[in-house]
Amino acid sequence: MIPHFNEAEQAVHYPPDRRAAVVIQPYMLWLVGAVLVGAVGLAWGHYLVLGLPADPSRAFGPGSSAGTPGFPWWANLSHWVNFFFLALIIRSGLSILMDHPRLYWNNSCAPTTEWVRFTPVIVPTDRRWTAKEDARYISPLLGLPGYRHTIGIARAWHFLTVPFFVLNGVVFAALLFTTDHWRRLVPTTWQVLPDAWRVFVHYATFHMPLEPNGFYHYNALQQVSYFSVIFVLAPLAMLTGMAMSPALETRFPWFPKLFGNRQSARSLHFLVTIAYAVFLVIHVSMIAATGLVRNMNHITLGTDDPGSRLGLALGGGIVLVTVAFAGLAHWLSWHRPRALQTMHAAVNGPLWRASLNQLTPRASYRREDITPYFWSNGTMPTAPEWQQLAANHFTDYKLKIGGLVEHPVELSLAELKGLGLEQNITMHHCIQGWSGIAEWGGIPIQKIVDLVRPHASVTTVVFHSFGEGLYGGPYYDTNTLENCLKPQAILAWEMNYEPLPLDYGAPLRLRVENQLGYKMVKWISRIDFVETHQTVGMGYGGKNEDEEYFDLLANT
Ligand SMILES: Nc1nc2c(c(=O)[nH]1)N[C@H]1C(S)=C(S)[C@@H](COP(=O)(O)O)O[C@H]1N2
Ligand SMILES: [Mo]
Repeated sequence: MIPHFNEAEQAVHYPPDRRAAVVIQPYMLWLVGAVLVGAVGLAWGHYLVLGLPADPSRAFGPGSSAGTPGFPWWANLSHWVNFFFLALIIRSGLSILMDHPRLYWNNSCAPTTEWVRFTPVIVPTDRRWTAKEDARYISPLLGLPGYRHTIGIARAWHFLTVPFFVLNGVVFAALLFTTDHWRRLVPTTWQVLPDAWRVFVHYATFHMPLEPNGFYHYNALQQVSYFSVIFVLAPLAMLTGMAMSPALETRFPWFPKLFGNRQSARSLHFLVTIAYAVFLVIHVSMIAATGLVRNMNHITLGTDDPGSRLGLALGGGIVLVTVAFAGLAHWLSWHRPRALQTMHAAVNGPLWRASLNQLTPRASYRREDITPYFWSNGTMPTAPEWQQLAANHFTDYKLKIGGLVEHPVELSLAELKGLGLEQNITMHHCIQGWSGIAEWGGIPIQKIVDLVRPHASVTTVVFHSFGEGLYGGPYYDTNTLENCLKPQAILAWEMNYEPLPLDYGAPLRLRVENQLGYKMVKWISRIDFVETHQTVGMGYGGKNEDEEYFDLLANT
Protein backbone atom coordinates (compact mmCIF):
# COMPACT_ATOMS: atom_id res chain seq x y z
CA MET A 1 0.00 0.00 0.00
CA ILE A 2 1.35 3.40 -0.96
CA PRO A 3 1.02 5.59 2.13
CA HIS A 4 -0.70 8.57 0.49
CA PHE A 5 -3.42 6.42 -1.12
CA ASN A 6 -6.50 5.08 0.55
CA GLU A 7 -7.79 1.75 -0.71
CA ALA A 8 -10.09 3.15 -3.40
CA GLU A 9 -7.36 5.46 -4.70
CA GLN A 10 -4.89 2.62 -4.67
CA ALA A 11 -7.18 0.59 -6.93
CA VAL A 12 -7.48 3.44 -9.42
CA HIS A 13 -4.07 5.10 -9.32
CA TYR A 14 -1.83 2.14 -8.63
CA PRO A 15 -3.48 -0.80 -10.39
CA PRO A 16 -1.85 -4.24 -10.59
CA ASP A 17 -1.38 -3.85 -14.35
CA ARG A 18 1.23 -1.15 -14.76
CA ARG A 19 2.81 -2.50 -17.94
CA ALA A 20 4.16 0.21 -20.20
CA ALA A 21 4.15 0.03 -23.97
CA VAL A 22 4.64 2.41 -26.84
CA VAL A 23 3.18 1.12 -30.08
CA ILE A 24 3.81 3.31 -33.10
CA GLN A 25 2.15 2.70 -36.45
CA PRO A 26 4.80 1.59 -38.95
CA TYR A 27 3.96 4.45 -41.35
CA MET A 28 4.95 6.98 -38.68
CA LEU A 29 8.21 5.15 -38.02
CA TRP A 30 8.93 5.08 -41.75
CA LEU A 31 8.14 8.76 -42.02
CA VAL A 32 10.41 9.80 -39.15
CA GLY A 33 13.09 7.35 -40.27
CA ALA A 34 12.97 8.63 -43.84
CA VAL A 35 13.36 12.25 -42.69
CA LEU A 36 16.29 11.42 -40.39
CA VAL A 37 18.08 9.08 -42.77
CA GLY A 38 17.32 11.44 -45.65
CA ALA A 39 18.83 14.47 -43.93
CA VAL A 40 21.93 12.68 -42.69
CA GLY A 41 22.30 10.85 -46.03
CA LEU A 42 22.11 14.11 -47.95
CA ALA A 43 24.73 15.61 -45.66
CA TRP A 44 27.05 12.65 -46.32
CA GLY A 45 26.36 12.96 -50.06
CA HIS A 46 27.30 16.61 -49.89
CA TYR A 47 30.49 15.78 -48.00
CA LEU A 48 31.55 12.85 -50.18
CA VAL A 49 30.77 14.47 -53.52
CA LEU A 50 31.47 18.15 -52.94
CA GLY A 51 33.75 17.87 -49.93
CA LEU A 52 33.29 19.56 -46.56
CA PRO A 53 31.64 22.93 -47.24
CA ALA A 54 33.55 26.09 -46.51
CA ASP A 55 33.42 26.94 -42.84
CA PRO A 56 30.01 28.52 -42.54
CA SER A 57 30.92 30.45 -39.43
CA ARG A 58 32.78 32.87 -41.67
CA ALA A 59 29.41 34.01 -42.93
CA PHE A 60 29.26 35.83 -39.64
CA GLY A 61 32.01 38.31 -40.27
CA PRO A 62 32.76 40.99 -37.71
CA GLY A 63 30.40 43.31 -39.62
CA SER A 64 27.45 41.05 -38.89
CA SER A 65 28.16 40.94 -35.17
CA ALA A 66 24.64 40.77 -33.97
CA GLY A 67 23.57 43.72 -31.83
CA THR A 68 25.07 44.47 -28.45
CA PRO A 69 27.46 41.63 -27.56
CA GLY A 70 26.72 39.39 -24.61
CA PHE A 71 23.55 38.50 -22.76
CA PRO A 72 21.54 41.01 -20.70
CA TRP A 73 20.41 39.90 -17.23
CA TRP A 74 16.79 39.55 -18.36
CA ALA A 75 17.74 37.08 -21.07
CA ASN A 76 19.65 34.99 -18.51
CA LEU A 77 16.76 35.14 -16.09
CA SER A 78 14.03 34.27 -18.60
CA HIS A 79 16.12 31.39 -19.98
CA TRP A 80 16.13 29.70 -16.60
CA VAL A 81 12.57 30.69 -15.70
CA ASN A 82 11.56 29.10 -18.98
CA PHE A 83 13.43 25.93 -18.11
CA PHE A 84 11.77 25.72 -14.70
CA PHE A 85 8.22 26.14 -15.98
CA LEU A 86 8.71 24.03 -19.08
CA ALA A 87 9.78 21.13 -16.88
CA LEU A 88 6.49 21.42 -14.95
CA ILE A 89 4.42 21.85 -18.11
CA ILE A 90 5.94 18.87 -19.87
CA ARG A 91 5.75 16.54 -16.88
CA SER A 92 2.13 17.44 -16.11
CA GLY A 93 1.36 17.19 -19.84
CA LEU A 94 2.63 13.60 -19.89
CA SER A 95 0.32 12.78 -16.98
CA ILE A 96 -2.60 14.31 -18.90
CA LEU A 97 -1.66 12.35 -22.02
CA MET A 98 -1.70 9.05 -20.16
CA ASP A 99 -5.32 9.58 -19.20
CA HIS A 100 -6.14 8.83 -22.83
CA PRO A 101 -2.93 7.21 -24.00
CA ARG A 102 -3.68 7.29 -27.72
CA LEU A 103 -2.97 9.90 -30.37
CA TYR A 104 -4.85 10.24 -33.64
CA TRP A 105 -5.06 12.35 -36.77
CA ASN A 106 -8.88 12.00 -36.90
CA ASN A 107 -11.77 13.28 -34.77
CA SER A 108 -13.40 9.90 -34.43
CA CYS A 109 -10.69 8.46 -32.17
CA ALA A 110 -11.64 4.90 -33.01
CA PRO A 111 -9.22 2.51 -31.34
CA THR A 112 -6.83 1.05 -33.93
CA THR A 113 -6.84 4.35 -35.86
CA GLU A 114 -4.31 5.87 -33.45
CA TRP A 115 -0.82 6.54 -34.83
CA VAL A 116 0.69 5.86 -31.45
CA ARG A 117 -0.56 4.33 -28.24
CA PHE A 118 1.14 4.41 -24.87
CA THR A 119 -0.65 1.35 -23.62
CA PRO A 120 -0.40 -2.36 -24.27
CA VAL A 121 -4.21 -2.57 -24.22
CA ILE A 122 -6.10 -3.43 -27.36
CA VAL A 123 -9.61 -2.17 -26.81
CA PRO A 124 -11.98 -5.11 -26.40
CA THR A 125 -14.88 -5.18 -28.84
CA ASP A 126 -17.00 -7.75 -27.03
CA ARG A 127 -17.82 -5.52 -24.08
CA ARG A 128 -18.16 -1.90 -23.02
CA TRP A 129 -14.73 -0.32 -22.54
CA THR A 130 -14.80 3.19 -21.14
CA ALA A 131 -12.23 5.91 -21.63
CA LYS A 132 -11.65 5.97 -17.88
CA GLU A 133 -10.77 2.28 -17.87
CA ASP A 134 -8.39 2.98 -20.72
CA ALA A 135 -6.27 5.44 -18.66
CA ARG A 136 -2.72 4.20 -18.05
CA TYR A 137 -0.16 4.31 -15.30
CA ILE A 138 2.85 6.57 -15.72
CA SER A 139 5.76 6.66 -13.30
CA PRO A 140 5.81 9.75 -11.06
CA LEU A 141 9.46 10.11 -12.10
CA LEU A 142 8.17 11.08 -15.54
CA GLY A 143 4.70 12.45 -14.96
CA LEU A 144 3.40 15.08 -12.57
CA PRO A 145 1.75 13.77 -10.48
CA GLY A 146 2.09 10.50 -12.43
CA TYR A 147 0.39 7.23 -11.45
CA ARG A 148 -2.91 6.51 -13.21
CA HIS A 149 -5.93 8.74 -13.82
CA THR A 150 -4.58 11.78 -11.97
CA ILE A 151 -5.66 14.17 -14.72
CA GLY A 152 -7.39 16.60 -12.35
CA ILE A 153 -4.23 17.47 -10.47
CA ALA A 154 -2.09 17.17 -13.60
CA ARG A 155 -4.29 19.83 -15.20
CA ALA A 156 -3.99 22.02 -12.10
CA TRP A 157 -0.19 21.93 -12.56
CA HIS A 158 -0.38 22.36 -16.32
CA PHE A 159 -2.71 25.35 -16.21
CA LEU A 160 -1.08 26.90 -13.15
CA THR A 161 2.28 26.99 -14.89
CA VAL A 162 1.10 27.91 -18.40
CA PRO A 163 0.31 31.56 -17.52
CA PHE A 164 3.83 31.98 -16.10
CA PHE A 165 5.40 30.32 -19.12
CA VAL A 166 3.43 32.59 -21.46
CA LEU A 167 4.13 35.70 -19.38
CA ASN A 168 7.83 34.89 -19.32
CA GLY A 169 7.81 34.49 -23.09
CA VAL A 170 5.91 37.73 -23.67
CA VAL A 171 8.21 39.75 -21.40
CA PHE A 172 11.26 38.19 -23.05
CA ALA A 173 10.00 38.97 -26.56
CA ALA A 174 9.09 42.53 -25.54
CA LEU A 175 12.55 43.18 -24.12
CA LEU A 176 14.19 41.47 -27.07
CA PHE A 177 12.52 43.70 -29.62
CA THR A 178 12.80 46.95 -27.67
CA THR A 179 16.56 46.44 -27.48
CA ASP A 180 18.89 45.33 -30.28
CA HIS A 181 19.33 41.86 -28.78
CA TRP A 182 16.82 40.46 -31.28
CA ARG A 183 19.56 40.73 -33.90
CA ARG A 184 21.45 37.75 -32.52
CA LEU A 185 18.32 35.57 -32.46
CA VAL A 186 16.30 36.57 -35.50
CA PRO A 187 17.83 35.72 -38.88
CA THR A 188 17.66 38.76 -41.14
CA THR A 189 18.77 37.07 -44.35
CA TRP A 190 17.74 33.89 -46.12
CA GLN A 191 21.45 33.16 -46.40
CA VAL A 192 21.05 31.71 -42.92
CA LEU A 193 19.42 28.59 -44.40
CA PRO A 194 22.25 27.46 -46.73
CA ASP A 195 24.66 28.42 -43.95
CA ALA A 196 22.72 26.31 -41.46
CA TRP A 197 22.88 23.43 -43.93
CA ARG A 198 26.65 23.76 -44.17
CA VAL A 199 26.91 23.66 -40.37
CA PHE A 200 24.68 20.61 -40.38
CA VAL A 201 26.93 18.86 -42.93
CA HIS A 202 29.79 19.42 -40.51
CA TYR A 203 27.99 17.89 -37.53
CA ALA A 204 26.43 15.05 -39.50
CA THR A 205 29.82 13.98 -40.84
CA PHE A 206 31.46 14.29 -37.43
CA HIS A 207 33.34 17.51 -38.08
CA MET A 208 33.09 20.30 -35.56
CA PRO A 209 32.63 23.60 -37.39
CA LEU A 210 34.71 26.49 -36.15
CA GLU A 211 32.64 27.68 -33.19
CA PRO A 212 31.98 31.37 -33.19
CA ASN A 213 31.98 32.53 -29.59
CA GLY A 214 28.28 32.38 -28.66
CA PHE A 215 28.79 35.46 -26.54
CA TYR A 216 29.05 37.52 -29.74
CA HIS A 217 27.12 35.53 -32.28
CA TYR A 218 25.69 32.10 -32.95
CA ASN A 219 26.49 29.83 -35.82
CA ALA A 220 23.76 29.67 -38.43
CA LEU A 221 22.26 26.33 -37.38
CA GLN A 222 22.30 27.43 -33.76
CA GLN A 223 20.52 30.65 -34.66
CA VAL A 224 17.87 28.82 -36.66
CA SER A 225 17.36 26.32 -33.81
CA TYR A 226 17.05 28.92 -31.07
CA PHE A 227 14.80 31.04 -33.24
CA SER A 228 12.56 28.05 -33.98
CA VAL A 229 12.31 26.95 -30.36
CA ILE A 230 11.27 30.42 -29.24
CA PHE A 231 9.23 31.68 -32.18
CA VAL A 232 7.85 28.48 -33.70
CA LEU A 233 7.64 25.76 -31.03
CA ALA A 234 6.36 27.93 -28.18
CA PRO A 235 3.56 29.60 -30.18
CA LEU A 236 2.69 26.23 -31.71
CA ALA A 237 2.42 24.73 -28.22
CA MET A 238 0.07 27.52 -27.15
CA LEU A 239 -2.09 27.43 -30.29
CA THR A 240 -2.43 23.64 -30.44
CA GLY A 241 -3.27 23.68 -26.74
CA MET A 242 -5.99 26.25 -27.32
CA ALA A 243 -7.31 24.23 -30.29
CA MET A 244 -8.41 21.54 -27.82
CA SER A 245 -10.73 23.90 -25.94
CA PRO A 246 -14.46 23.13 -26.34
CA ALA A 247 -15.41 26.78 -25.75
CA LEU A 248 -13.14 27.92 -28.56
CA GLU A 249 -14.04 25.13 -30.98
CA THR A 250 -17.76 25.57 -30.55
CA ARG A 251 -17.49 29.30 -31.36
CA PHE A 252 -14.67 29.15 -33.94
CA PRO A 253 -14.77 25.65 -35.49
CA TRP A 254 -12.19 26.76 -38.05
CA PHE A 255 -9.60 27.20 -35.33
CA PRO A 256 -8.74 23.53 -34.65
CA LYS A 257 -8.93 23.00 -38.41
CA LEU A 258 -5.83 25.18 -38.74
CA PHE A 259 -4.05 22.08 -37.51
CA GLY A 260 -6.23 19.59 -39.38
CA ASN A 261 -8.69 18.83 -36.60
CA ARG A 262 -8.82 18.68 -32.82
CA GLN A 263 -6.98 15.37 -32.69
CA SER A 264 -4.18 16.41 -35.00
CA ALA A 265 -3.85 19.55 -32.86
CA ARG A 266 -3.53 17.23 -29.85
CA SER A 267 -0.98 15.09 -31.69
CA LEU A 268 1.01 18.20 -32.65
CA HIS A 269 0.81 19.45 -29.05
CA PHE A 270 2.54 16.21 -28.06
CA LEU A 271 5.04 16.35 -30.93
CA VAL A 272 6.02 19.86 -29.79
CA THR A 273 6.93 18.25 -26.47
CA ILE A 274 9.06 15.70 -28.28
CA ALA A 275 10.70 18.50 -30.25
CA TYR A 276 11.47 20.32 -26.98
CA ALA A 277 12.97 17.14 -25.55
CA VAL A 278 15.12 16.51 -28.63
CA PHE A 279 16.23 20.14 -28.57
CA LEU A 280 17.09 19.89 -24.86
CA VAL A 281 19.30 16.85 -25.39
CA ILE A 282 21.18 18.37 -28.33
CA HIS A 283 21.35 21.80 -26.70
CA VAL A 284 22.83 20.48 -23.46
CA SER A 285 25.27 18.21 -25.35
CA MET A 286 26.46 21.11 -27.49
CA ILE A 287 26.80 23.41 -24.45
CA ALA A 288 28.97 20.74 -22.85
CA ALA A 289 30.95 20.00 -26.01
CA THR A 290 31.81 23.60 -26.84
CA GLY A 291 33.09 24.86 -23.51
CA LEU A 292 30.75 24.10 -20.65
CA VAL A 293 32.26 26.50 -18.13
CA ARG A 294 32.38 29.45 -20.48
CA ASN A 295 28.93 28.78 -21.95
CA MET A 296 27.38 28.52 -18.51
CA ASN A 297 28.83 31.92 -17.62
CA HIS A 298 27.24 33.32 -20.79
CA ILE A 299 23.75 32.10 -20.10
CA THR A 300 23.68 32.36 -16.32
CA LEU A 301 25.75 35.44 -15.49
CA GLY A 302 26.01 37.17 -18.84
CA THR A 303 29.81 37.27 -18.62
CA ASP A 304 32.38 35.85 -21.05
CA ASP A 305 34.81 34.48 -18.51
CA PRO A 306 36.52 31.17 -19.24
CA GLY A 307 38.16 31.15 -15.78
CA SER A 308 35.20 31.34 -13.40
CA ARG A 309 33.01 28.38 -12.50
CA LEU A 310 30.32 30.55 -10.94
CA GLY A 311 27.94 30.27 -13.91
CA LEU A 312 28.26 26.50 -13.94
CA ALA A 313 27.62 26.30 -10.21
CA LEU A 314 24.64 28.62 -10.42
CA GLY A 315 23.15 26.88 -13.47
CA GLY A 316 23.65 23.49 -11.82
CA GLY A 317 21.96 24.93 -8.74
CA ILE A 318 18.94 25.97 -10.77
CA VAL A 319 18.68 22.47 -12.25
CA LEU A 320 18.85 21.04 -8.72
CA VAL A 321 16.14 23.43 -7.51
CA THR A 322 13.97 22.32 -10.44
CA VAL A 323 14.47 18.68 -9.48
CA ALA A 324 13.84 19.42 -5.81
CA PHE A 325 10.67 21.26 -6.77
CA ALA A 326 9.50 18.12 -8.55
CA GLY A 327 9.71 16.41 -5.17
CA LEU A 328 7.73 19.19 -3.53
CA ALA A 329 5.17 19.11 -6.38
CA HIS A 330 4.75 15.39 -5.82
CA TRP A 331 4.13 15.93 -2.13
CA LEU A 332 1.68 18.77 -2.78
CA SER A 333 -0.17 16.63 -5.34
CA TRP A 334 -0.95 13.96 -2.80
CA HIS A 335 -1.21 15.91 0.41
CA ARG A 336 -2.65 19.24 -0.75
CA PRO A 337 -4.63 18.43 -3.92
CA ARG A 338 -7.52 20.63 -2.84
CA ALA A 339 -5.17 23.59 -2.41
CA LEU A 340 -3.81 23.03 -5.94
CA GLN A 341 -7.32 22.81 -7.37
CA THR A 342 -8.23 26.03 -5.55
CA MET A 343 -5.09 27.85 -6.62
CA HIS A 344 -5.61 26.86 -10.24
CA ALA A 345 -9.23 28.06 -10.02
CA ALA A 346 -8.07 31.34 -8.48
CA VAL A 347 -5.60 31.97 -11.30
CA ASN A 348 -7.50 30.63 -14.31
CA GLY A 349 -11.15 30.78 -13.19
CA PRO A 350 -11.46 34.57 -13.68
CA LEU A 351 -9.33 34.38 -16.82
CA TRP A 352 -11.52 31.73 -18.45
CA ARG A 353 -14.75 33.32 -17.22
CA ALA A 354 -13.78 36.62 -18.82
CA SER A 355 -12.63 35.13 -22.12
CA LEU A 356 -13.48 31.59 -23.24
CA ASN A 357 -16.70 31.36 -21.28
CA GLN A 358 -18.02 34.52 -22.98
CA LEU A 359 -18.03 32.86 -26.39
CA THR A 360 -21.40 31.79 -27.75
CA PRO A 361 -21.60 28.21 -29.05
CA ARG A 362 -22.52 28.03 -32.72
CA ALA A 363 -20.51 25.27 -34.41
CA SER A 364 -22.77 22.95 -36.27
CA TYR A 365 -21.41 20.09 -38.28
CA ARG A 366 -22.84 18.29 -41.28
CA ARG A 367 -24.37 14.84 -41.16
CA GLU A 368 -21.32 13.49 -43.01
CA ASP A 369 -19.11 14.77 -40.20
CA ILE A 370 -20.72 12.47 -37.61
CA THR A 371 -17.95 10.20 -36.44
CA PRO A 372 -18.35 6.44 -36.78
CA TYR A 373 -16.88 5.95 -33.32
CA PHE A 374 -17.72 7.68 -30.04
CA TRP A 375 -15.99 6.68 -26.82
CA SER A 376 -18.22 6.02 -23.88
CA ASN A 377 -17.49 7.09 -20.35
CA GLY A 378 -18.78 6.60 -16.84
CA THR A 379 -20.12 3.69 -14.85
CA MET A 380 -23.49 2.39 -16.03
CA PRO A 381 -26.17 2.88 -13.37
CA THR A 382 -26.74 -0.18 -11.22
CA ALA A 383 -29.66 1.34 -9.29
CA PRO A 384 -32.69 -1.00 -9.47
CA GLU A 385 -34.84 2.08 -10.08
CA TRP A 386 -33.02 2.87 -13.33
CA GLN A 387 -32.92 -0.77 -14.40
CA GLN A 388 -36.65 -1.03 -13.88
CA LEU A 389 -37.17 2.08 -15.99
CA ALA A 390 -34.85 0.77 -18.68
CA ALA A 391 -36.71 -2.54 -18.78
CA ASN A 392 -39.89 -0.58 -19.61
CA HIS A 393 -38.12 1.60 -22.19
CA PHE A 394 -38.44 4.57 -19.81
CA THR A 395 -42.18 4.87 -20.30
CA ASP A 396 -42.49 5.30 -16.51
CA TYR A 397 -39.64 7.81 -16.33
CA LYS A 398 -40.37 11.16 -14.73
CA LEU A 399 -37.77 13.90 -14.74
CA LYS A 400 -38.05 15.84 -11.49
CA ILE A 401 -37.24 19.54 -11.77
CA GLY A 402 -37.20 21.57 -8.60
CA GLY A 403 -35.10 23.60 -6.21
CA LEU A 404 -35.58 27.36 -6.11
CA VAL A 405 -38.28 27.55 -8.75
CA GLU A 406 -41.81 28.94 -8.77
CA HIS A 407 -43.27 25.96 -10.54
CA PRO A 408 -41.58 22.61 -9.80
CA VAL A 409 -42.57 19.90 -12.28
CA GLU A 410 -42.26 16.22 -13.04
CA LEU A 411 -42.15 15.44 -16.74
CA SER A 412 -42.33 12.16 -18.61
CA LEU A 413 -40.31 11.66 -21.76
CA ALA A 414 -43.47 12.11 -23.81
CA GLU A 415 -44.18 15.40 -22.07
CA LEU A 416 -40.60 16.55 -22.60
CA LYS A 417 -40.84 15.66 -26.28
CA GLY A 418 -44.07 17.66 -26.43
CA LEU A 419 -42.11 20.79 -25.50
CA GLY A 420 -40.18 20.72 -28.76
CA LEU A 421 -37.10 19.27 -30.42
CA GLU A 422 -33.79 20.89 -31.19
CA GLN A 423 -31.15 18.92 -33.08
CA ASN A 424 -27.48 19.85 -33.11
CA ILE A 425 -24.47 18.16 -34.62
CA THR A 426 -21.59 19.06 -32.34
CA MET A 427 -18.14 17.97 -31.25
CA HIS A 428 -17.70 16.35 -27.86
CA HIS A 429 -14.49 17.16 -25.95
CA CYS A 430 -13.60 14.77 -23.16
CA ILE A 431 -11.20 16.10 -20.54
CA GLN A 432 -9.13 12.99 -21.15
CA GLY A 433 -8.39 14.02 -24.73
CA TRP A 434 -10.66 12.09 -27.06
CA SER A 435 -13.40 13.66 -29.15
CA GLY A 436 -16.28 12.65 -31.39
CA ILE A 437 -18.97 14.32 -33.45
CA ALA A 438 -22.60 13.34 -32.98
CA GLU A 439 -26.10 14.58 -33.45
CA TRP A 440 -28.02 15.28 -30.26
CA GLY A 441 -31.76 15.89 -30.18
CA GLY A 442 -33.70 17.20 -27.21
CA ILE A 443 -35.21 20.17 -25.48
CA PRO A 444 -33.39 23.47 -24.96
CA ILE A 445 -32.89 24.15 -21.25
CA GLN A 446 -34.23 27.61 -21.95
CA LYS A 447 -37.67 26.01 -22.41
CA ILE A 448 -37.39 24.24 -19.05
CA VAL A 449 -36.42 27.54 -17.44
CA ASP A 450 -39.44 29.27 -18.99
CA LEU A 451 -41.60 26.51 -17.59
CA VAL A 452 -40.33 26.31 -14.00
CA ARG A 453 -39.33 29.99 -13.53
CA PRO A 454 -36.25 29.92 -11.26
CA HIS A 455 -35.93 32.55 -8.53
CA ALA A 456 -33.77 35.58 -9.23
CA SER A 457 -31.17 34.26 -6.77
CA VAL A 458 -30.48 31.11 -8.86
CA THR A 459 -27.00 30.97 -10.41
CA THR A 460 -26.50 27.26 -10.83
CA VAL A 461 -28.27 24.19 -12.18
CA VAL A 462 -27.58 20.80 -10.61
CA PHE A 463 -27.97 17.65 -12.70
CA HIS A 464 -28.31 14.46 -10.67
CA SER A 465 -27.69 11.06 -12.23
CA PHE A 466 -28.87 7.51 -11.66
CA GLY A 467 -25.24 6.53 -12.22
CA GLU A 468 -22.34 6.55 -9.80
CA GLY A 469 -18.94 8.20 -9.79
CA LEU A 470 -15.55 6.55 -10.07
CA TYR A 471 -15.29 5.87 -6.34
CA GLY A 472 -19.00 5.14 -5.89
CA GLY A 473 -21.74 7.47 -4.69
CA PRO A 474 -24.19 9.32 -6.91
CA TYR A 475 -22.81 11.17 -9.94
CA TYR A 476 -23.87 14.76 -10.31
CA ASP A 477 -22.55 17.92 -11.86
CA THR A 478 -23.47 21.57 -11.96
CA ASN A 479 -23.43 24.19 -14.68
CA THR A 480 -23.97 27.89 -14.35
CA LEU A 481 -27.47 28.98 -15.34
CA GLU A 482 -25.71 31.33 -17.78
CA ASN A 483 -24.10 28.42 -19.65
CA CYS A 484 -27.33 26.41 -19.57
CA LEU A 485 -29.10 29.23 -21.38
CA LYS A 486 -26.55 29.46 -24.19
CA PRO A 487 -27.40 28.14 -27.66
CA GLN A 488 -27.14 24.37 -28.10
CA ALA A 489 -27.59 23.66 -24.36
CA ILE A 490 -30.15 20.88 -24.38
CA LEU A 491 -31.46 17.86 -22.52
CA ALA A 492 -31.04 15.15 -25.13
CA TRP A 493 -33.03 11.94 -25.61
CA GLU A 494 -31.73 11.37 -29.12
CA MET A 495 -28.27 10.53 -30.44
CA ASN A 496 -27.55 10.34 -34.16
CA TYR A 497 -31.31 10.42 -34.88
CA GLU A 498 -31.94 7.32 -32.73
CA PRO A 499 -33.21 7.07 -29.15
CA LEU A 500 -30.29 7.75 -26.77
CA PRO A 501 -28.56 4.39 -26.21
CA LEU A 502 -28.31 3.08 -22.67
CA ASP A 503 -24.55 3.53 -22.34
CA TYR A 504 -24.72 7.06 -23.75
CA GLY A 505 -27.06 8.23 -21.00
CA ALA A 506 -30.63 7.03 -21.56
CA PRO A 507 -33.21 8.26 -20.95
CA LEU A 508 -31.82 11.78 -20.77
CA ARG A 509 -28.45 13.47 -20.84
CA LEU A 510 -27.11 16.97 -20.87
CA ARG A 511 -25.33 18.79 -23.70
CA VAL A 512 -23.60 22.09 -22.84
CA GLU A 513 -21.29 22.55 -25.77
CA ASN A 514 -18.86 25.11 -24.36
CA GLN A 515 -17.87 22.68 -21.60
CA LEU A 516 -15.85 19.48 -21.36
CA GLY A 517 -17.64 16.14 -21.36
CA TYR A 518 -17.75 15.52 -17.63
CA LYS A 519 -20.10 18.49 -17.15
CA MET A 520 -22.65 16.71 -19.38
CA VAL A 521 -24.40 14.41 -16.96
CA LYS A 522 -25.82 11.18 -18.37
CA TRP A 523 -28.73 9.13 -16.99
CA ILE A 524 -30.30 12.27 -15.49
CA SER A 525 -32.71 11.63 -12.63
CA ARG A 526 -33.36 15.10 -11.23
CA ILE A 527 -32.58 18.74 -11.91
CA ASP A 528 -32.32 21.37 -9.16
CA PHE A 529 -32.00 25.12 -9.51
CA VAL A 530 -29.84 26.45 -6.68
CA GLU A 531 -28.13 29.60 -5.45
CA THR A 532 -24.68 28.10 -5.39
CA HIS A 533 -22.87 24.87 -6.17
CA GLN A 534 -21.21 25.10 -2.75
CA THR A 535 -24.14 23.51 -0.93
CA VAL A 536 -24.25 20.42 -3.17
CA GLY A 537 -22.12 17.30 -2.62
CA MET A 538 -18.74 18.28 -1.19
CA GLY A 539 -19.28 21.74 -2.60
CA TYR A 540 -16.80 21.90 -5.47
CA GLY A 541 -19.34 21.76 -8.28
CA GLY A 542 -19.67 18.08 -9.21
CA LYS A 543 -18.70 14.52 -8.50
CA ASN A 544 -15.45 14.83 -10.50
CA GLU A 545 -14.73 18.25 -9.02
CA ASP A 546 -15.26 16.84 -5.50
CA GLU A 547 -13.28 13.64 -5.85
CA GLU A 548 -10.95 14.01 -8.84
CA TYR A 549 -10.14 17.73 -8.51
CA PHE A 550 -11.56 18.64 -11.91
CA ASP A 551 -12.38 22.25 -12.78
CA LEU A 552 -15.64 23.91 -11.78
CA LEU A 553 -15.60 25.77 -15.10
CA ALA A 554 -14.53 23.48 -17.94
CA ASN A 555 -13.88 25.73 -20.92
CA THR A 556 -10.60 24.10 -21.89
N1 LIG B 1 -23.74 10.01 -14.90
C1 LIG B 1 -22.58 10.20 -15.51
N2 LIG B 1 -22.51 11.10 -16.52
C2 LIG B 1 -21.35 11.31 -17.17
C3 LIG B 1 -20.19 10.62 -16.80
C4 LIG B 1 -20.27 9.71 -15.73
O1 LIG B 1 -19.29 9.07 -15.35
N3 LIG B 1 -21.47 9.51 -15.13
N4 LIG B 1 -19.01 10.85 -17.49
C5 LIG B 1 -18.92 12.12 -18.18
C6 LIG B 1 -17.77 12.16 -19.08
S1 LIG B 1 -16.24 12.24 -18.37
C7 LIG B 1 -17.91 12.23 -20.44
S2 LIG B 1 -16.59 12.45 -21.46
C8 LIG B 1 -19.22 12.04 -21.07
C9 LIG B 1 -19.12 10.88 -22.01
O2 LIG B 1 -20.26 10.78 -22.76
P1 LIG B 1 -20.42 9.53 -23.75
O3 LIG B 1 -20.33 8.31 -22.91
O4 LIG B 1 -21.72 9.74 -24.39
O5 LIG B 1 -19.30 9.62 -24.71
O6 LIG B 1 -20.23 11.79 -20.14
C10 LIG B 1 -20.16 12.51 -18.94
N5 LIG B 1 -21.33 12.22 -18.17
MO1 LIG C 1 -14.79 12.89 -19.99
